[in-house]
Amino acid sequence: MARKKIALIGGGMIGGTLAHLIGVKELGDVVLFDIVEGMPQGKSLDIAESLPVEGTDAQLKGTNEYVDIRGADVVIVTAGVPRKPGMSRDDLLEVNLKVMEQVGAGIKKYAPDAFVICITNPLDAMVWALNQITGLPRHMTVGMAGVLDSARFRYFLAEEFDVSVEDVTAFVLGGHGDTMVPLTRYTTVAGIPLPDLIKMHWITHERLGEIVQRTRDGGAEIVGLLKSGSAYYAPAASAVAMAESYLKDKKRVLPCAAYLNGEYGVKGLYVGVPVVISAKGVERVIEIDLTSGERADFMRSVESVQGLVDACKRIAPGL
Ligand code: TXD
Repeated sequence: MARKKIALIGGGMIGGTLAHLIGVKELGDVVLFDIVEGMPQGKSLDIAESLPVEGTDAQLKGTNEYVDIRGADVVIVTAGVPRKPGMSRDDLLEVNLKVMEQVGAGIKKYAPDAFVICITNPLDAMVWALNQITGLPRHMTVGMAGVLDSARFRYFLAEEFDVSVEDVTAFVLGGHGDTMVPLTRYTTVAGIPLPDLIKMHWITHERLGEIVQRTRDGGAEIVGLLKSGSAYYAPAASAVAMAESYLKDKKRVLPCAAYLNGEYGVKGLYVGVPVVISAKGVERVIEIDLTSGERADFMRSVESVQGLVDACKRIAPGL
């Protein structure tokens, strides 16, 4: 069986990290696309030269031509501009929407059968716009945000409890970042839900609230530290987990920005919900019962996504 082909649209900080992770994990051959001449070619060659040391086999090709993504099994989109300190993700909407129009045309023409993972911010709007532009099946386009937000939440909790990150599971819903809705009752240490851990005096409500807020602000915290650019190692690792579940038909249950067609009372938007990712793409959306408070938080998140999508429609009426 031929090796899988993974096209990375955007060869910047996340794109380059994606290419490296895919090569080291031997997930498939990589085509790294960017509009900057030479940069994707240089990064691809450098990573290829690292693989004899790693002992893994993957072909890597850097390119500035969309034709080279032809027939890709997976396309991961990071093309666009990242935040600078003081900017919100929403400030990127207009400039990155124009980028999605170009990227979507390239995917539609050369990789219409691919599983498309969008990373570009503001994520919940860009994944919607990208799917509108490509016209690909909605279950074959998904946004990466929840895996990153839950990884941040899991890391902070593992540090707090001094336990392995392996045994902390987190459950997050809703939009990326500020409007993220963490479900603490489904967040556990080895299956022990957080409410029980509070009763066991592992953590107080107040401290948990601080950790939830730090998770919501996770992106801004790193932007503030880096001064130029935003997080890229954890976002890349998160997208690779989603791609791997598709490529290996792992049926992982992951929080992703998925198209809702009535689930959770939402229709026509991409929102962060738990889904099963298999070789069929988003095989199914998992719909849980929400408490009234959780539903209120979730609907606030949906409203902010709707606002971003409305802004996209005002900028590009054809969407
Ligand atoms: O969880 C999440 N979804 C977020 C997403 C986590 C972190 C970062 N998030 C967003 O990903 C971030 O706000 C940006 O919108 C994207 C990419 O972040 P990255 O840090 O990789 O940005 P870079 O290093 O600037 O890389 C972007 C590349 C850069 O090399 C540009 O030359 C290229 O995109 N670019 C384009 N490629 C193709 N086509 C066009 N038009 C284009 N414009 C820029």
